Amino acid sequence: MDVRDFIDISTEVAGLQLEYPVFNASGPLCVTTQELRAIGESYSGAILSKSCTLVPRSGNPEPRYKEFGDERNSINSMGLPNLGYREYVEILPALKSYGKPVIASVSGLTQEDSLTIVRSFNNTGIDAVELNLSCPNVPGKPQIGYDFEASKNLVKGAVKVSGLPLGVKLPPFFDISHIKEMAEILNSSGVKFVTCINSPGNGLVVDVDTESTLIHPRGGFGGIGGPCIKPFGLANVRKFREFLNPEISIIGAGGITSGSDIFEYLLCGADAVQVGTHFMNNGTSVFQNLVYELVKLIMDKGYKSIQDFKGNLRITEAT
Ligand code: RRO
Repeated sequence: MDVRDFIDISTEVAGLQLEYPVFNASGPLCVTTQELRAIGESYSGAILSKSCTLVPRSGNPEPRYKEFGDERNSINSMGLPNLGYREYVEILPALKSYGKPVIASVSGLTQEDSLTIVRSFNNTGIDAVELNLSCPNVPGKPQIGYDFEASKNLVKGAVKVSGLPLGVKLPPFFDISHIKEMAEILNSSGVKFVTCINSPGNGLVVDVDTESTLIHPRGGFGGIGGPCIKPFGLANVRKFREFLNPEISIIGAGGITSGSDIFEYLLCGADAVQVGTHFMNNGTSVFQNLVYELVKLIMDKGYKSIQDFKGNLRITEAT
C-alpha cells in the first residue's frame, strides 16, 4: 500500500518538493553516513544532517542525553558532535540518490566559520542549507538567535555567500515582540525558510533518587525536547506565519510524536515539520508511522490535501 494512493500529502519548502511533510530534525541520529542513509531509506520527506562546524568535534562529556517523564521528553547537552564540514561536503551529495531533498545544517562557532561552511556547499548538488542560530550547549557560546544584531549580520552574510536556498533554525521566543523583531530581520535578509523551534535551552532536570542532575555537561543544564515543548513550538510557528513574508516557508519542530501533532503544526501555518526527540527515542520507523497517522486523520476529516487546511487555525469563540 502506498499512502499516496489515498491522499496528496506532498508539500513545498523553499521551492523544494517533499513527498511527505515530515523529516528529521538536525541533531539526533544524523551525524554519520550510516545514520543519514537510514533516514534516506525511511519515510522521512528529506534528509537533514547534524549541524557541522569547521573542524570535527566529539562533543560534550557523557552523560549528555537523557529521557525524562512519562511522555518521554529529553534533555541534551551534546555540544555539537559532528564530523566537520569537509566530511559533509563529501557525504551529502551522494544521498541525492534517495530522490528527496538533502539539506546541510551549519553551525560555525564564529561568523567567519559559518560563512566558510555555507559557501562550501555551493555547487555540491545538495538542495539547501539550514543555518543553526540556536545551539544552546556550547560552553561560552551564547545562542546567537537571542542577539538580534548579530543574527542580522550573520544571516545577511550567509545569504550573500550561499548559492543555495538558505534557512535559519531559531530558538524559541517567549515574547511576541521578539518574534516580530526577528521576523522583520528575516523578511529583509533573503532567507527562504525558517525552522522553529530548537530545544529551549538551559533547562535543568533533577533525579530525586540520586539528588543529582540527569546529564553532566554545563552543570546539568541542557536543551529540552519532547511533548512538553510543543505549545511553544506551535506558538512560534503561528506568530512567525503572521509576521513573515508569505513566500518564506516555515518548518515546525517541537514535541511531535503523532500524526495529530503534525496536523496541529500545519494548522498553525507550518509547511512541513521536523522530529527530534521522538526520532531519537524510536529510530527511523517513526516516519512511516507519522505519515500513516497523518493520512488517516486528514482522510477522516474529509480533506484532500494539506492546502485544504494549512494555516486555518480558528480562534475559539468567546463565551
Ligand atoms: O549539539 C547540541 O548540543 C545541540 C544543538 Br547543535 C542544537 O542546535 N540543539 C540542541 O538541542 N543540541
